[in-house]
Amino acid sequence: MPEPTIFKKIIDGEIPADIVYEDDQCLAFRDVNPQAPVHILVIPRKEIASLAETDDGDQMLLGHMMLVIRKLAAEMGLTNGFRVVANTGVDGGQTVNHLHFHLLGQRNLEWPPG
Ligand code: IU
Repeated sequence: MPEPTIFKKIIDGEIPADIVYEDDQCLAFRDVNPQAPVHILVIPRKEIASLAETDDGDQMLLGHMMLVIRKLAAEMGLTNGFRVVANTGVDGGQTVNHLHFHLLGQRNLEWPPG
């Protein structure tokens, strides 16, 4: 069995996280190394390594997570805009191999990213 990712340990309650939302499909918690005043990670409870590892059966889950992100952005007062990022694979800069969406906001984010 591969070593569980840090996010799996958060899902299982084995390590603490600053959880801001959870339901039967996903949870959201504050990033420990925030890159913006609001920096939240939204992750599925289902173990999926990355966006590249999703399949057509994950359509409802992915849509659900996008709607959770929209609600969190509203709750966090990100009325001026926000960014959603899914770093994927080596070239995408992914460091934790459990699918996650970054929700970033409350500052003017530049483009392109590094
Ligand atoms: P990435 O897209 O895989 O690079 O993002 C992983 C994120 O997980 C990154 O922003 C880390 O700061 C964050 N993180 C965390 O919030 N808590 C942890 O225990 C670990 C990483 I390890």
